[in-house]
Amino acid sequence: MLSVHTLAKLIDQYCSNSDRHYVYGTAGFRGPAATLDTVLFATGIIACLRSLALNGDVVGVMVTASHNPPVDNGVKVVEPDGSMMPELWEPLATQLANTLAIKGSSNERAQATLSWFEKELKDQLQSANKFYNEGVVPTLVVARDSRESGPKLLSCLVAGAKELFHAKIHDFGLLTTPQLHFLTSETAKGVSNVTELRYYRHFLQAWNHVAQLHGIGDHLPTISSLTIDAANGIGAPKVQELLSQWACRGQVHFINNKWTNPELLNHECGADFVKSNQRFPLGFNDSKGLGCSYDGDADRVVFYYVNESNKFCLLDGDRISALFAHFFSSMLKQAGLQSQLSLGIVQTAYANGNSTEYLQKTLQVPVSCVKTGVKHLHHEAVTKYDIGIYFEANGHGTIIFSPKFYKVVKEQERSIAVETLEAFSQLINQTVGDAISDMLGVLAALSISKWTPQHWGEEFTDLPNRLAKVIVPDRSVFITTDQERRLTKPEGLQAKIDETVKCFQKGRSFVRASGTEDAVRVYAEAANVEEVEQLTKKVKNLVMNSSQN
Ligand code: 16G
Ligand code: ZN
Repeated sequence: MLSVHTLAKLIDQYCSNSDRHYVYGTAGFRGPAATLDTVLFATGIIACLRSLALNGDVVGVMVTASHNPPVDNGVKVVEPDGSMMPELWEPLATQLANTLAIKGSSNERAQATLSWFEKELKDQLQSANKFYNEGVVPTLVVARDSRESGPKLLSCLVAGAKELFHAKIHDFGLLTTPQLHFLTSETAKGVSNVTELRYYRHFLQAWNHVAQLHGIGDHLPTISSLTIDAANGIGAPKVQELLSQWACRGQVHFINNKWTNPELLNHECGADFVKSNQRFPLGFNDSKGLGCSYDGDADRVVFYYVNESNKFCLLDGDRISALFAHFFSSMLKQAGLQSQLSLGIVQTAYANGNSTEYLQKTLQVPVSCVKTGVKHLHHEAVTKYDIGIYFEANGHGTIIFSPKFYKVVKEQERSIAVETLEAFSQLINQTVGDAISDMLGVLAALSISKWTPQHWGEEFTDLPNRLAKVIVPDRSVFITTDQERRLTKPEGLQAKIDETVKCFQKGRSFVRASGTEDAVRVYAEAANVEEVEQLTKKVKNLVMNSSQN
């Protein structure tokens, strides 16, 4: 299938980065853009093999580094249904990138790559060969965010996919990550000539349906204005495009929408900045309305407002879950479907303890806890509930509706509640968390529930919490269990953390190795700010000491 000569020629041309180590992690490959051309070339091959293994079905590729600084970039692969590439394929992507990147001449690198193919990729290769012989070629849809390095990196990916596999490639140009997920799944459903317009039409139609059911005209009833901070990223032109047709556009104000200045991307703005620093993004000055911040590729969103004491109040992923949980329990009750359709929330260990208590005790909704990373939350929501609401505290999340949900709802007599459930399942981008669609979902739920931002923020009070980072010589020695809530290694460390936590009122703390940075994360919460500071400090010290032993 592949000749050493052709591969060596392509390596010469497109794989200048070698002698490095790459890992396809929770969010794909990510790193300084200048080190990624080999990785992009490798990802093109993996995406083609994945497509061939799926009988030539369409596979998506998104070039983005989300909330990372402008000098970084990254890439991830998306399944035909819009979900993430299966975990089983991640080590293959890692191995291929590292094999292409060995130190040596392009000929040696090509030889090593072909030997690796023979050894590791027998099954995939067989399917590739079979399909080759039957004339089936891979199909890819690709897009990138607004980073300067995007076009060059994408060209490395496209070159490999075209020259080695004759892949059919639809390049959507600039998109948000969730747009790419959505359009991949639409293409895979067999819709012909999928364009970006399909995305806007779909979500506007869904909004219009909800709005008509509840008499929401050109003014959102419970908020005076909405400020959207798009992190100076690709979400800016996309949300502007969508909202240009939106009835309530008169209430919207955009900040940090200079996406054509790539050096401003995520700079003192965006969801990650707001959540990590617990403060407003640059340029926010709406003390009466609701603010919302996307991240650089618009797959994450958090909200905030200023309370009566002039204080910044964050409405993060936990709050979004709480709002949707409240909204859907109420709709299911109104529709008389609460015993037929299961509703559940999926969180990670980072969810604030009081949010979990609110969901379980006040709303009486079941809560699952899973490992960090969208794919884990997504999987739990898909497999466990008919309406599975999942959000990480950092604002990544969506709602998944099961096939049973659609069947049951369809069989019901028409009522406002039944139709609202149906319309909401269209308003939410179920392929992946989507800042734009989640935002519309939140605005609809607030409007229908008649909740102001204050009301939303006062449903429960967060326990004071801290997220800290410890740099250790080797983070791989930190092994967790129980959905990352407890350590099994280093030996003895968890017992010490337990002892420490006991001394603090409402104390909770856990330690896990980051999947995206060379560091260990320490999370702590406790009844008050002083205690949380002390607890964090103590656990950080325990982690540092364990690394010195
Ligand atoms: C990635 C994950 C995000 C998670 C974060 C944790 C996806 C698309 N993104 O950005 O969900 O919260 O990693 O980072 O899965 P950490 O492992 O460094 O704490
Ligand atoms: Zn993102």
